[in-house]
Amino acid sequence: MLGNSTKTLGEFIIENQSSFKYSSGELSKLINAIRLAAKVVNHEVNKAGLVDILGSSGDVNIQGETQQKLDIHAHNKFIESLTNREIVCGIASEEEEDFISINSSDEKHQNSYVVLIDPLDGSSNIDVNVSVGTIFSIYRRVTPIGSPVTLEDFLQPGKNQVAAGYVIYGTSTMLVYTTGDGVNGFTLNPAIGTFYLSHPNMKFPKAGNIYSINEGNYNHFPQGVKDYIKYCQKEEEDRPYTSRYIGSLVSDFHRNMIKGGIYMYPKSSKASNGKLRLLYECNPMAFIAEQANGKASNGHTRILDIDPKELHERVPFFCGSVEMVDKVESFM
Ligand code: P6P
Repeated sequence: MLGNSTKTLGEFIIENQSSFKYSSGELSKLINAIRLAAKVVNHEVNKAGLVDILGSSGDVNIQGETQQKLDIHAHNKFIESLTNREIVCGIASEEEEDFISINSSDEKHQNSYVVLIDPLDGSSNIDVNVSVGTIFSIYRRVTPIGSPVTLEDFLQPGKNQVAAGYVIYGTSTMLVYTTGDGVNGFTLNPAIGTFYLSHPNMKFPKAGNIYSINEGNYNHFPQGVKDYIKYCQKEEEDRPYTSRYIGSLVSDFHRNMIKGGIYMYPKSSKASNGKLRLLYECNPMAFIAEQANGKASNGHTRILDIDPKELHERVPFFCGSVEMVDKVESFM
């Protein structure tokens, strides 16, 4: 897929900013902020195992503070990068209970965008050297520019997103994002710190044979989910399904988008709304999925149509190849 692409992310943004329905410069600033933070976090993630194994060999920052927990470190780097661009008026993060209001330097609250982020999803995998990811979701504020950002600006349905994407810190580091005009993947060349367009116009295959779910929770799933799993496992020549579950949403999603498949995190008797967060996990991944001809629902309702009530609310999540999501919904 890498091919001989020489187009950089920067060139791609410039070429495509006219298709961004708001001010072109604003999109560039947003994606450039994400790009910078992704490089910084990538550097830390790649050596995290070393820190964990050797303990005190971790870096200290310029204030002489010891290496922070990687989730918090990633959170801080994305906050810092987004704050410095005079483009974002508020940020919500998995790592913070409340949203963070970003005051423009002139204190006039002129910035138009809010960003919701899971700074390091799947971070428990760091210790076992499994890939992890950052997930981000971007909206225009709905309250008047010039006034302080409010919770209302964050509790928007996913269909209002203007951009969304993820960074996957895997065997290679990739930035995959959409602004509503398709999905494109960029691979980092760490030697020169440049992202190159390696996966243009990414699309979910309509069908696939990979299902991703934590089958350890089987006994706690709704009957429809149990029936779908048995359907996948049934030995019939036209259904050579395989189960692949990394325990890192971004990694399972990314593999399924390339090969065809479905990711499921249902509700269960242990988790009445499932585990994944609507605003900074399910909505951005659902926006990407739909832009890649895939589908995302809570088992009954389109994820992007759900009206959020709380910043950290959880929803059941079924996402991937459209025929596979349709099939599991038929069992529900
Ligand atoms: P479980 C990581 O914590 C995460 O949010 C997703 O990235 C991942 O798919 C899921 O939770 C794993 O959860 O309960 O199967 O370990």
